[in-house]
Amino acid sequence: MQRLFLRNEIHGTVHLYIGQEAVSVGVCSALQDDDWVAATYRGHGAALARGMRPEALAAELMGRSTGACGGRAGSMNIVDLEHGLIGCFGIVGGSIAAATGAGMSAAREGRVAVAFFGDGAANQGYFHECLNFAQVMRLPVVYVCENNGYGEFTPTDAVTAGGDIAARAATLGMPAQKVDGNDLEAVSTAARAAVANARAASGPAFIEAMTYRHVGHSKSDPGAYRPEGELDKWLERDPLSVVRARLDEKQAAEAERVVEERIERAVETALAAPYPEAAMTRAREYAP
Ligand SMILES: Cc1ncc(C[n+]2csc(CCOP(=O)(O)OP(=O)(O)O)c2C)c(N)n1
Ligand SMILES: [Mg+2]
Repeated sequence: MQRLFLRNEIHGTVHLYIGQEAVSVGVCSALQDDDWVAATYRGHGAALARGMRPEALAAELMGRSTGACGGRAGSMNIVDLEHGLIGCFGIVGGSIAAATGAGMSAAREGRVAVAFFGDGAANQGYFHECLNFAQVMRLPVVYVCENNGYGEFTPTDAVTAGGDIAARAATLGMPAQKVDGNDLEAVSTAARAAVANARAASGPAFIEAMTYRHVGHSKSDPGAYRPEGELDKWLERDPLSVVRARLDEKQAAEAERVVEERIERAVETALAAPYPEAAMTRAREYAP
């Protein structure tokens, strides 16, 4: 997607998820098909982890009519109800509010709602209001903070009083775990416990996954504000390498081959798909 963006195939902007993959995959592995998920503008990982076809995701990012939302949502606002993705949100903290609302119906239906959001969102009003409400109402919501160390170009520590986001949730009385977000197994173990807690109707749970985005915030941000050596340190703990090291070589090579082919095919199909009918044509149809 980064290469396609640089080739001008993705219009507007794109916020890459490279480096954070283990968080959404680990959490979604603990969910059932009918659970709800709300994610951020960096929600491509969550979409795939929920089971969206790579073709539908690639086409949506490129604004093509075969995309998950007919090419009209683009990368920041993807919705896929068939896979329980109630939305990706461009508003920081929006996913927290949406998942909390979904939690109100989920409670009656035996479902669980999950909110993915960043460390920056933990300083939004939504965060405090929704977590308090969910705990008081005992809603089955799992809050997953993807702490990647930065909100845009600002280090999390510089803007986060107390410095410990999971501790904020613990203060409200919900189970809160801080996990290695680059370790798929650690995330999925934490997620299973959190989801089980929520599904048993005993209320919300919180996970703070410590991770890192390998590239800049969005578009062409080269991440020049990061201290020297920081990226290298995190690259050594790339979530894909951590998983790969636990597989045997044959298994790993086969998995890589399958994934690469699948992505290649998805991109080719998306590039061949038409753009949606122009918005203006549509507007004229409805004009009196
Ligand atoms: C309510 C709101 N305020 C500000 C912005 C501008 N903005 C977009 S992304 C971002 C940083 C959010 O950082 P974080 O929550 O840590 O998520 P990350 O991008 O690191 O995944 C900001 C401030 C916005 N989109 N919405
Ligand atoms: Mg962040």
